[in-house]
Amino acid sequence: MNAPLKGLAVQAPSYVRNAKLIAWVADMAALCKPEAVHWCDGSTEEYDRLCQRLVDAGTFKKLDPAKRPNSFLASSDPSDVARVEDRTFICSDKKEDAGPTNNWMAPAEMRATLQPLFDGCMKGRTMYVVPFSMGPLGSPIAHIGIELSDSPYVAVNMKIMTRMGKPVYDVLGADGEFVPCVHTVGAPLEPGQNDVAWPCNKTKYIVHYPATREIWSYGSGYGGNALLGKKCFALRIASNMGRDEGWLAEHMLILGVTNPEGKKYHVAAAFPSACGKTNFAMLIPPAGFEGWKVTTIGDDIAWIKPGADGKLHAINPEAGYFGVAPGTNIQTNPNCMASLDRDVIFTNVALTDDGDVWWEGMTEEPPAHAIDWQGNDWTPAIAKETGAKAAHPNARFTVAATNNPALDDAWDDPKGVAIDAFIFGGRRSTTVPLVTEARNWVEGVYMAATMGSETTAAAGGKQGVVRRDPFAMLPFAGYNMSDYFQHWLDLGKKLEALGAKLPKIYTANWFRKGADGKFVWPGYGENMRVLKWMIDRIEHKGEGTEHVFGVSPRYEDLNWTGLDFSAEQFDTVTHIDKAAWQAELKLHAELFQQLAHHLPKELSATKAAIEQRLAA
Ligand code: SAT
Ligand code: MN
Repeated sequence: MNAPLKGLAVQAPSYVRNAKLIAWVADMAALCKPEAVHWCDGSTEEYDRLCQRLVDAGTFKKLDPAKRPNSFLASSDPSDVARVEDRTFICSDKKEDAGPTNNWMAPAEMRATLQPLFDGCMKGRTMYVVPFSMGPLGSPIAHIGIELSDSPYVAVNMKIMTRMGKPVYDVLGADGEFVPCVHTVGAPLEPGQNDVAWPCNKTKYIVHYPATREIWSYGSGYGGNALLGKKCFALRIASNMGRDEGWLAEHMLILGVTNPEGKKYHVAAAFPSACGKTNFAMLIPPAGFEGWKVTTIGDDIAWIKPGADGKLHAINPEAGYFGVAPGTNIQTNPNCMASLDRDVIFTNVALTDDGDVWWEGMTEEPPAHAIDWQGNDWTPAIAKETGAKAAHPNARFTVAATNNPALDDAWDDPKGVAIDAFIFGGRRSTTVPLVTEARNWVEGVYMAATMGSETTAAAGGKQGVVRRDPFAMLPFAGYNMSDYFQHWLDLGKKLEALGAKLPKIYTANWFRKGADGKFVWPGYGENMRVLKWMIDRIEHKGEGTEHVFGVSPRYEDLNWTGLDFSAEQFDTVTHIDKAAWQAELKLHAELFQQLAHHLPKELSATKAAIEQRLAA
């Protein structure tokens, strides 16, 4: 429904009964001055209409319906291709509450900065009112948000990524709570001015006000900068809600593992970017694991609340996957490739001459010719000569979870699934063993707090430098990181006091290298062997060997059926090098120095205990 604005109050559809929402939309329309307001109902007809509008505007290209039914390709402005961490702000009242890992500005100062930017920012555009539920509609673990955006690209992506549309208003009711999210590409149109295919602004602000649970995003149309349900709400704002209300908002995939006897386990796993998170969430058990099944509940974010049974219940707040395309192929992730057969929005991949898409790593044989993500001719010869990529390295697909052939039956269960284990994975070529079990909750929190990844040259950094990424939450914790550690410790203590059996905590590292500089562990589906050991441990059946910082399997503790992997190779990926660990602990000390304000004493004590064991 389009309601033309004549400086009058915004007409809401009759099914919208929330007075606070209606008043807020009117206020925001008065500020942003759009040409029209469109209240999204989330219907398929609306989705189709908006996609057509994006095709007409040149933002979308429709792919060949025979090859990729109901799918589109968007190419962004070359300056707007990823989240902008240096433009992301946590505006808590006090700077120390944002902590040393976040950008901070005082709320009043930020509001004064944003006011003139948002004034008239939607001129000549339509403001879409996008109602969405993060999590199954009406779930006690779910929460509602309303995003106002002048980007139809955002509206259609939100339809895939969240439970978006009219039923959200039934849950919201007349006086329900919602997180207000305001988004603009920051490109108002003067009368008669032609639009561009990907409007955006050089100036960008991704702003969170934790106290009032607000999100304001200016200047970008891409991914997590613009789809505000994802990192902004589901992690930065929700981590604040979780701290205040006693639950967890985590950068974790959730998977189900069913053994041949039909017993099912649930695992939540945090990995920094470029560690194969989507592959792990869609893992296919290898030879030797007949009868085992791995199913996906979520691929990126988990909301986890303690239930009346003392267990931690997790939902995937999202309804779709916004995944990295490059590197994805039929060998490494067949479930993901099958998910992409139809109904996909691709962003910044290449267009083939037959109206399909391609990206680096999709097929061994590249196409003879394609149009690259910036609209230029691309051939393997051009790539060889200039290094030009067909797809941007951060090119993405947006696809509904229901497209995933490995989707878990309980993925939409409002109760969530009870978590049996947490996995924290880093990317380390040395030092950190394939897998280690924490002996208790505090030790597990320590592992998660100190996890790290070696920077790759591709990320623009120096090769081999370890970047600490506590809980894989470095860019996503919406408050002081040390307070966040404390929240994890407090929650564990609280559940233990209730007599609950806490999930086990593991740290994993698939990326140890041999003397030849090559990865030793085969990874992908073979990670099932490690997963099975974890489940054995949960069942008190698995053996292991205790070392300075936890328990790891011995060679004979893993099932090797179907894989040729020698005891020597296993030693390369598991052995503990004392000198390397002494150096590692120095790096932990540096991290703790940086996070000294409110750093939990338990973590310093755990570090001291590891140091003592190393010295012994
Ligand atoms: O762009 S998103 O924030 O959605 C994905 C990512 O960068 O991790
Ligand atoms: Mn992520």
